[in-house]
Amino acid sequence: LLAGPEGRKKRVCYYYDSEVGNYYYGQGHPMKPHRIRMAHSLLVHYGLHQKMDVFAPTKAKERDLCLFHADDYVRFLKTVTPETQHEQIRQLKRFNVGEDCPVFDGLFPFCQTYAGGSLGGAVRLNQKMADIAINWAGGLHHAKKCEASGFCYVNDIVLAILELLKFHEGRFTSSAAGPSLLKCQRVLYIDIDIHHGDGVEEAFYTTDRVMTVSFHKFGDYFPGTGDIRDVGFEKGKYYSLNVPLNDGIDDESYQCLFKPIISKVMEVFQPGAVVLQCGADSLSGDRLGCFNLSVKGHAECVRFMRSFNVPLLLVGGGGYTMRNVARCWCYETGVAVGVELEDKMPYNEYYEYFGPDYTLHVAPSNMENQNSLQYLQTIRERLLENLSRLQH
Ligand code: TV1
Ligand code: CA
Ligand code: ZN
Repeated sequence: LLAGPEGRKKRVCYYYDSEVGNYYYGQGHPMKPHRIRMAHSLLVHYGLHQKMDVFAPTKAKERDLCLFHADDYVRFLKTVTPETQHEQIRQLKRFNVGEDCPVFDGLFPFCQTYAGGSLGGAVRLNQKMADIAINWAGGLHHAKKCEASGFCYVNDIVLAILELLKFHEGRFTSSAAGPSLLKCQRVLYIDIDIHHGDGVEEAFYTTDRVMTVSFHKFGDYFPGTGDIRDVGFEKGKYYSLNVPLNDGIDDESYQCLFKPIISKVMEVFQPGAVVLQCGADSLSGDRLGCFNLSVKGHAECVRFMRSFNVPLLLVGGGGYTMRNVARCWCYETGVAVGVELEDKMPYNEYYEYFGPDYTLHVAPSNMENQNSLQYLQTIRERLLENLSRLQH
């Protein structure tokens, strides 16, 4: 089979737990695991499950979670309940569990499930049993070693990257002694959620084995980190990249940063695997977001990463207008398996959510793009300059 611009056919594995949609953060909370079930239903009705290996994730064990998180924090997540939390006010404060990250029924199995999906995907990529692994329930990028943050309790991305680093082999090179396997063991992390990927950046801020790149709204916006001047520290200097953006960014402006920056990253860093966090709160019309991306514009990042033919882990993340999250992750699953889905939606369990148009795609809005051409050019040059310091 000839590889076209879309690359070769890919073996895709997909992790979905039929219970995940039942977890509930509480009344009024914008994070709704139900959107994962909506995305799943939609992609099944498009027939995409027949083009992938579908797995129910194995729940991550307490000791798996402790490969990144502190033992006492994991123990707390495991034991706290909505009924008993009032007896542990000090612990709640200490671990930042409360309003953004409430205690809810099934909190620990929820964490085990979403972390289990990302870990399972990483293992499968390591085993060379898949080219692309998908876990839409994962991508909870704010969780820290000892605390919850921004709707995230355990950091499935950090855990998956640690798993990829355990085995991942880099490129083959030839030497005078003949071909030899160089263990480069580098993982690239890219984050297109509208929020800064602070938990993942922090975990790998001082290493040159993981490069993190986050595109995010910056300026009076959660979590407040992700300044363009934050580039990593010590051995990790220039291995963190931050792309601060303003309201209203559209597909064209986004891609005129994403493509040149990521092309350069791929060239100089040459990762053995890529993890792409596909937070859908960067879509137009998101309840918490303020960008103006279409589903196609968002998915262009997936299409582009797929074209490098490097093992790829796709995870979810934010996304607070449920119907658009389901549209986006369904369409991106189609991109992963290499089929273009028709715009007219098939009937599905959640059909009424997608009215009145019942289409996969939604038009971006007419909001103002507050990222001027001058601004985009300036940050692109600064970021490419930082990357040129990596070349030896
Ligand atoms: C309960 C009920 C919690 C209603 C939280 C929006 C709510 C928010 C709620 C909310 C909300 C945030 C902050 C302020 C920190 C706080 C999954 C002291 C209508 C990856 C996380 C955003 C984004 C956290 C997560 C943010 C992700 N925004 N209603 N909370 N401070 N928290 O600003 O990156 O998408 O909003
Ligand atoms: Ca981001
Ligand atoms: Zn977000």
